[in-house]
Amino acid sequence: MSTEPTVPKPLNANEGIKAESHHLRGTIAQDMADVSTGAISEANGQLTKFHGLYLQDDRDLRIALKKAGREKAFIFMLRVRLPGGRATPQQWLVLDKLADDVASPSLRLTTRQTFQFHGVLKGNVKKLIQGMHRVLLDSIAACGDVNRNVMAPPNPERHAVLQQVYEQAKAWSQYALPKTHAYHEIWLDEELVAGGEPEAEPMYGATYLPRKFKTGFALPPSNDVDIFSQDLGFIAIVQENKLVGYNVTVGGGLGMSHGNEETHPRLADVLGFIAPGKVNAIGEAVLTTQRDYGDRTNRKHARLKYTIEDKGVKWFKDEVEKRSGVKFKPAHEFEFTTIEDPLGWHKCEDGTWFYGLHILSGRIKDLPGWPMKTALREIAKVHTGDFRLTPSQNLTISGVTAAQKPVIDGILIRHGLAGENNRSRLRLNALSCVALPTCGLALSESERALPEILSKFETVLDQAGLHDDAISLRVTGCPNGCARPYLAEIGLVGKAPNKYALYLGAKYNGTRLNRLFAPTVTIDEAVTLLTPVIKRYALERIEGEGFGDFCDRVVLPKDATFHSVGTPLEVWEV
Ligand code: SRM
Ligand code: SF4
Repeated sequence: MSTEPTVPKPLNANEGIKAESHHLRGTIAQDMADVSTGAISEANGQLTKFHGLYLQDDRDLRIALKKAGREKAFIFMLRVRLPGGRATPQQWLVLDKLADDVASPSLRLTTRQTFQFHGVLKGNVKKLIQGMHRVLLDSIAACGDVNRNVMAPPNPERHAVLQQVYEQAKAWSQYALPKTHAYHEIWLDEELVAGGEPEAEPMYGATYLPRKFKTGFALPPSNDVDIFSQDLGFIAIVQENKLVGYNVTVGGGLGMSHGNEETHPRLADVLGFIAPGKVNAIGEAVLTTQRDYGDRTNRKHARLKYTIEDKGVKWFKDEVEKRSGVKFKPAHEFEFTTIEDPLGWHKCEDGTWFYGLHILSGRIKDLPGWPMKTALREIAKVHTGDFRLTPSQNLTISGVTAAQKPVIDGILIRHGLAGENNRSRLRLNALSCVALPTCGLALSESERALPEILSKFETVLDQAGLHDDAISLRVTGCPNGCARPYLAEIGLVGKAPNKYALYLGAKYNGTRLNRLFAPTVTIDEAVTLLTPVIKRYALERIEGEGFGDFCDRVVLPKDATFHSVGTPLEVWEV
C-alpha cells in the first residue's frame, strides 16, 4: 500500500475568486464606474452572476468590430429573481418600460419562469436594478453558485393547493438567499456594512456552492416544471384536496459537453416523503451536503448530480436525514400525465378566469403587424390579477374577473394575438434557448432558427395528419441544455453553425431522457431523417402512444445510449 500522502486537488479558479470577494463584492463597484470600457474584469464577471448579471457581447457585431480594431460590443444580460414566476401588473409595467428605456427593448421569458433583459449597457445597469427595486423586484442569486430561481407550477385552475405550493416555493427561495449585503451596496447605493457584527453566510459559507443549484416544485398530474431535471425537487402529494406533503427528489441536471462522456444529463432520484413543514430543513440539508461534498476542482463535475453518483443515493439520503433531523417516509405514489400549459380561457375554482398565451421562445417584442409587447402593456394597465410565467416560456394572465374578461379579450383581438394559440401542437409545445447573438456559449442558432425549424417539421406532420398531436421539440444552441432538450421527444442540440445532434425517445411527461439518434445533422437532414419516422408513427403507433415512446420502442436501436451513435440514415429511407 502506498504511504504517499494524498495531494489535495487544486481548487478551481472560481473558488479563489469567491473566497477573495468579500462576500461577492470583489471590485465590481469600481469596475462598473470605469467608463473607458464597456466590459468588466474576468473575476468580477464571475461575481456579477451572483447578482443576476452576465457580461455578454453582441456576437453579430464581433467580426466587423474586430476588423475595425474596436472593442467588442459589450452588453449585460440581467435575470430577475421571480420565484414561481408571478408578477403583478404594476411590476409588468415597470419591467416593460425599463426594457424600452435601458435594454434591448424586448423582454424574454425564460425556461425557469422569469424575465431576462438583454442588451443593457454598462452605464444603464444600475438604473435597471434601481427601477426594479422600486417595485420590489431584484436579481439576487438569479445566477451564480447558489440556489437559483425556484420554479413552481404556475397554472391556477387545477387545484386549491397550488397557492400553498407557491407560498412554500417562495419561502424556500427566501430562506436560501445569500445573506451578503453586497447587492444593496453596489446597485442600490446602500451604506457599506462596516463595524458591528461581521457579515456571515451561515448556510453557504464564504465560497458558496461548488456550482449552480436549482429547485422546483411540481403538482401532479402536471410535470410542467420538469421536476426530474432539478437538483432538488418537491412533488406535492394531495389527498382529499389537501396538501399532505412532498416526495423529495435530488440529483437532476441536464448540462453536458459534446464529446465528454463523463458529463451527461441525469434524472433525479426520489428520496422519500416529508411533511409540508419540513421543506426548508430538507432543502438546507441537501444544499449544505452539496456545499461540503461537491467537486470544487472540476466545474464540469461539480453539480449535485455528480456528487450523488459518486457518493451513492443511500449515502446521500442518510446524510440529509442526519443533517436535517428528518426521517424520510416511503415515497407516495404519483403520476405525471402532461407537461403542457393550458392555453386560452379557463374558469378557476374561485370564479375568476385565466388566459394562457403562447409566446414563441418567450420573446416579447413588437413586430410590424404583431405588437405583442404593446398588447401586454395594455393588458397590464387594466388587469387586477397577476401574470404567471410558465416553465415553457409562455404566459398566464391570471385572476381575471368576469367583467374584465371581455376587455382583455378585446385587447388580444385588436392586437392580433387571439390566434396565437391556434398553432400546431408542435409549435405550442416547442422550446428554444436564447443562443445567438447574446449567449457567449452558443455554437449554433436556436431561438432565431426556431420558426423555420418548426415550419419544416409542421409540413411533414401536416402531411402525416399529425397537426394536433402533442409532440415536444426543443432546440438549444449548445449542449448545456437550457431549453431542457434531453427531455424532449425531438431534441436538437447545437454543435456548430447549422449542425445539431439529434436526440429522440424521451417520454412526453418528462420521466425518461432521450438518446442520441444522429450525432451531427443540419436541420434539413434532421427533417429528412425524421420524415419516414413520423409517417410510420402516424400509421403504426399503438393507441395513445406518444412519439417519444414510439421512437423508444420501434426506432431507436435497443443498445442506443445517450452518447451512442444512432441508426444510420438509409435504414429510414423509404
Ligand atoms: Fe442556461 C448557461 C440561458 C435555463 C443549463 N444559460 C447559460 C447562459 C447564462 C450562458 C453563459 O453562461 O454565458 C445563457 C444566457 C443566454 C442569454 O443570452 O440569455 C443561459 N438558461 C438560459 C435561459 C435564459 C434559456 C432560455 O432560453 O430560457 C434559461 C434561464 C433560466 C432562469 O431563468 O434561471 C436557462 N440553463 C437552463 C436550464 C433549464 C432549467 O434550469 O430548467 C438548464 C439545464 C438544467 C441544468 O441546469 O442542468 C441550463 N445554462 C445551463 C448550463 C449547463 C450547466 C451544467 O450543469 O452543465 C450553462 C453553462 C454553465 O453553467 O456553465 C448555462
Ligand atoms: Fe446558450 Fe447553450 Fe444555454 Fe443555449 S443552451 S442559452 S446556447 S448556454
